[in-house]
Order: sequence, then structure tokens, then C-alpha cells
Amino acid sequence: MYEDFFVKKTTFNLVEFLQSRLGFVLTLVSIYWLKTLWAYLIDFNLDTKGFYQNFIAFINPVPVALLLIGAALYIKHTKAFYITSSLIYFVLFVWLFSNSIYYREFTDYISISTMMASSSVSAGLGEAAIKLFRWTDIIYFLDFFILIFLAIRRKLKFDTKAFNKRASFAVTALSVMLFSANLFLAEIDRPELLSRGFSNTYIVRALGLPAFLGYNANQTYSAHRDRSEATAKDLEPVQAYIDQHYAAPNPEFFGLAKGRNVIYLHLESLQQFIIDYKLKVGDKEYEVTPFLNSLYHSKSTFSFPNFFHQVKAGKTSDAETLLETSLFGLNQGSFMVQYGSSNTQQAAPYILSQNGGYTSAVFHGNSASFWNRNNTYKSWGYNYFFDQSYFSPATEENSFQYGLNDKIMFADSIQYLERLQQPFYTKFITVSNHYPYTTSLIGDEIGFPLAETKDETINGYFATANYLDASIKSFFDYLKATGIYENSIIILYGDHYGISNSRNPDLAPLLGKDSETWTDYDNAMLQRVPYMIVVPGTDKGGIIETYGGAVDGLPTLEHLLGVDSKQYLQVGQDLLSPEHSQIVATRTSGSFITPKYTSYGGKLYYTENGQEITNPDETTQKEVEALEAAANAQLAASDAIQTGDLIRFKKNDLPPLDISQFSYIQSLEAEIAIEEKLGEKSTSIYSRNGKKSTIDLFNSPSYQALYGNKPENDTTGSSVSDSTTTTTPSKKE
Ligand code: GP9
Ligand code: MN
Repeated sequence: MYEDFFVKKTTFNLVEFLQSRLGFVLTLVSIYWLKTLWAYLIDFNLDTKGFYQNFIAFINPVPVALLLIGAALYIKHTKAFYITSSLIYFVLFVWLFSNSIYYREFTDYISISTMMASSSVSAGLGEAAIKLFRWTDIIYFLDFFILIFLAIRRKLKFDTKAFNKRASFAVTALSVMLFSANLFLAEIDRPELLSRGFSNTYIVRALGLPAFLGYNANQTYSAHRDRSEATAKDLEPVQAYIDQHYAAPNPEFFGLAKGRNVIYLHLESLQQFIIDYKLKVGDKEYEVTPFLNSLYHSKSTFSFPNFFHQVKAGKTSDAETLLETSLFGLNQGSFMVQYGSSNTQQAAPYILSQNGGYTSAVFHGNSASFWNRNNTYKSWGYNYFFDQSYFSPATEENSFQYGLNDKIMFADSIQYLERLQQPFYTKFITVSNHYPYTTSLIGDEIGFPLAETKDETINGYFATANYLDASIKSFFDYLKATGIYENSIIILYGDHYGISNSRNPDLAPLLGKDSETWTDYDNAMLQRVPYMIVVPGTDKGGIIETYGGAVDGLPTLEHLLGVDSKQYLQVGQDLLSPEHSQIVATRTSGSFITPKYTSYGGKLYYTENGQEITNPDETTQKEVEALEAAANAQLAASDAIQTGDLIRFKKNDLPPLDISQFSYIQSLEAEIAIEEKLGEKSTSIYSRNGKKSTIDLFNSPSYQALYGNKPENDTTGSSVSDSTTTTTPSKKE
């Protein structure tokens, strides 16, 4: 076809080849490839790091495009071949272009559920979409112009010779092979990519847009199937379970923190053994988390040394689900990824907005789509989500693969925190103490020594935990300096283990144990994570030995705030209630921990001393069976709610939540607009401080080393003065 066009510039053979059917298919594939790369570069933020990830992103448009467009080669009829192949190409293109437009508004890819919830899609692709066009979009249409030009000049020529069947099959086989290779490379880069999901960005950058759609369709289909089979009747046994297991509040603590701001500090990968731990290096001892230790022993803190994480493959996202909804994550994959956008949920932010008028926000230095947070948080009722795009640009020095260093995240959060209406419900998700525990952290913590085991992961863990501790302290200093402290309740929790069971034998000597005799009991005990509730001003706190897990967090908080958990579908129990049953289910069925027995890894132990019970007598057997049944019943009730989307049938005082009211872009502008509308009635820290910023009150030495006294960054530029001409940061589009 492109005869004249190419003839002078290239060899005769190439022209002939391009005029063949195969040449036509490969031309379409190449154009699609180029356009996709353009979208990757210009429109999407794939967050790729390093050559390997870039290479995978570079090749991933090819296999699926070749498979789909190449399928037309099986068609004999000339016209039908050209129409079909062009049509397939066109559909792929439309999908690519729609995603590019959608991304500009939502910083996410179009999923099946967004398409089904037509209101939000039309928000992105309807009339407003016109505004999202840019002049550079011409690039996306260049080939059509060329095609029209060639058609007008009558330069298009069709190959009437059908492609041979075997050769067509070879093209299909080749594309399948290429796709497998692509998948293989992607799995090496990120093991368990498909089973855990992580984020839409991860799937797109590894496998491309069409594969993401397929992946998403499959997930949506299975979720939809379970959901459509569920009826209001399924709620009855679940409700019976919840009524039966309701732990009534302890009147001594009910409402103790009523009306206060709630501040959650998500301590990434922090395990309880770190509390009070001193790392011995040479003949010196180093206290790893001096600040957290001081909180742990304070009379204003309710400290729970026997608190266990209950996550599975969803890791951080499972911990968030547990804490925010008092329901478990899934047995496979991540609840937030698979159901976070679609299920009806009654999470803490929404419950508290209706009981006490709380405004809610999350602060986290990673990109918003990780663990599908950007969507799930809307279903949970979060008013704001300040992700990495709101903070200092990530550099080699101030961040790593999972986001900004904690201290920067805290410091950069202040400009948004101080504009929130009080009382607020906020969550700060730290990340620096995350595998691989690299100690290239900035500032005053560099000096913390590495442990000296043969496992580098373990060696770095103490130093990053120490950095986390120092970051938390800076934030507490800020809270105290502004006076927010006295009016808040601060909850700190470790989300899950940081050192995995396979590494634990190497950790053993540091815990005064022997690697050789390390058991599953020891593994089980290491699943303890910190859980501390700081209620400034009270002396009712202390170290409370009650056994519990992350699922118990929400009812405990609700009761402290004077909200009865009874009316909600939550399977956890208030840890301060004398009725708490002290049976900790792990997400692996059959494993549980109680003050008396620990069942873990298929073995049974006495919790007190770790002695294995190999031949339980009849009474023990019965007792253990009852405990196992109780743990399984809790998981089953939760799973029924999660996979059946049963909260949609629940009648309580919460009206259905309209998620279209939430947008996580231009959030500072939104906060300021509310402040201005409320005028004298505004309760934000900024308003209460005589319209003066409190950013200067955040004063960590390492932060100062990097930025001086205040964040002076243009992209997040905010005013520290009391002038009204605050420059407002806008989220990357
Ligand atoms: C990423 C962070 C880590 O945003 O929260 O998640 P994890 O890998 O711990 O599940
Ligand atoms: Mn985590």
C-alpha cells in the first residue's frame, strides 16, 4: 500500500513486505506500540524504577497487540481481513486513548467497576473530558491523518492473497510465547504479581493495558458472582454471630476520648519484640526505639503486648482493612484491591463522620493507587487522601521504592493537617521501615549500627526501626508544640511482621534463642505487633496483657470515643472490655493464639512456655477444638460479609455513602474553601492559630538539614506566613 511513500527511501523488499497482509498487521502492531509508549511517557505515571522495569514496560504492548490483531490473519476474504484487523487495532487504540484521558482526571486506569458505575466514568469521559484534551493529543491521531492522505491519493493497495493457516498459527503461537515471557519477567520483578494485585499501576506497567483489563475483568467477575448469589438472608447467621460475640464496653473507659481528634500512626513492619529491645553490637548496647518505649511505659498509654497482626497476602492493605472496618482481609489476595472499590462498607471514617462530625484524611508517601487505596478510601468515607503527589518530589535521597522517608512525609503533611476541620480522624502511613530495610536514610539516624547476622535484611531492620522511632517522636513534638496533643487520641500499631518466618532462625540469637531449636511456636510469638493507644491527660493506661488482634482495633476505639460498636457489622471485640474472648484468629485457618494454647504451623503448644502438645488428652482436645471452631467462626462471619457484600443489607443509622462526593485532587484548595466558608466557626488548627501556619513547629534536625526550617519546595509550596496569598499546591495531573 504505501508504495510511493516508501519507494524512494527504502528497499523494494520492505515495500513489498509492508504491502502483504503480515506487513499490514505488523504495521498496526508497531503503531499501537508507539502510541502506547507515548501514553506511558506522557500521560501515565508508571512509577518505573531501573532498567529492568523500564524494559518490561517497553516491550509489554507487543504480545497482546500481536495476538489480537494477528488473529485477523486467519481470515481468507480480503475485505473481511482488512476490516477486522483495522477494527481490532481501532478498539485497542480507543481503549488506550480513553485511559489516557481518564488518567488525567483520576490518576488511575479504567476498570470494569468504574465502567459499571457509570456516573464516575462519565465524570471522567463525559462532557468534562473535552477539557482534558491537550494539543499534543494530535500524536494519537497521526496515523489516521496519514491513512486519509494515502486514501485520497489512492495509494492504498490490498493484498488479496490469504495468509496461510499454518503461518497464522505461528503468529498466534509467537505472541502467546512473547506474552509468557513478558509475564515471566514481570513475576521476577514482582513475585506474586497476579495473586496479590498490589495496584493497577503495577499490572499496567508489567503487562500493559489490555492485559490489565483482562485481569480486572476476571477479578470483577468472581467478586460479582459471589455477590449476586448473596441475599439478605445470608446476613442472619452473620448477625447472630455478631450479636453473640458483642463485648460490651467497660464503663470506666467508655467515652474516655469522646470528641477528640483521632490520629492513627501506621508503623510499617514493626514487631513487638522491638519494644524495649537493645541491640548489642560489640560491647555496646543500643536502644532501638527509645521514644516508642517511653510511650509504651507511660500511664497515659494503653499498651497491649499481646496484640497480633492478622494479615495474609494483602499485607499493609489487610492491616488497614482490619483496623478500619473490624473485618478480615481475604484468604487470597487483597480485599482492598478486589472489593475495595465495589463493596458497601462501614468503616471508621464514615462511622465517625456520622457520630461526632469527624473530617477524615490519610497521609502516605507512596502513590495513591498502591493497594487500590485511591478507590477504597472513598468507600471508607475518607474526605482526603494526601499521597506522594502532595509532598516533596521523591529523590534518591529522600525516598525508596515504597515512598518518601517518614520524616519528610510527616513534615510535608503539616500544611494539609493544619487545614483540616476538627475533630479529625487521620491516618499517617509510614513506610521507611519496610523491606529491604535499607539504611540510606537521611539525617540524624544514619549513625545507628547494623546488626551482625548473616542476613542483611535482619541487619538493617533495627536501624530503620530506629529511624521510624525518631520520625514518630518529631511528629509527637509537633503535636505537643501546637497543643493538638491534649485534644487527641493517638493510636500506634504495627501492621505486620517485618522479618518473615523463613528468616527467623537467623534472628534467634539476637533474641537470646537458639537457631537450631527454633520452632513454629517461636514464629507465632513473633507475630505480635505494637498496639498502643495514647490518651494524653489520663493516668488510667498501663500495660494490658489481654490477647487480641488487629480486628479488635475498631470496637476498642469506638468505645473510647463513646460510640457503641453494637450496631455495626464488625467481628472484633473491644480490647478493654472484660468480655473480650482472647481468641486470636490468624488468617490461616486452623492457626490461633490464646493465653493458654497456641496452634500454629499445624502444631499445638502451651502459650506460656512453648512446650509442644503432641498427645492431647480428651479435655485438652475438646478445649482446643472449641477454640479452633471459635476462630474459624470469626473468619467465616467476616468472609461472608466481605465476599457477599452483606453490609449492603444492613439497616442501621448510616445512610448509604455517596462516594462520588469525594475527590482526592486539589485537596488543599478544598480545605481552604471550607475554612473560608465557615469563617469564625472554622476549627482547623490554622484558623485556631489566628490564621497562622504551624509548619515551623515541626522541627526535626534531619528535616532541617535537608530543607532548612520549613518546606520551601515550589511544587508543594505553601505559605508559612500569615499572609492570605498562600500558594496552593496542585496534584500532578
Ligand atoms: C506501600 C506500603 C507497603 O504503600 O504501604 O505495603 P506492604 O508491602 O507492606 O503491604
Ligand atoms: Mn506493610
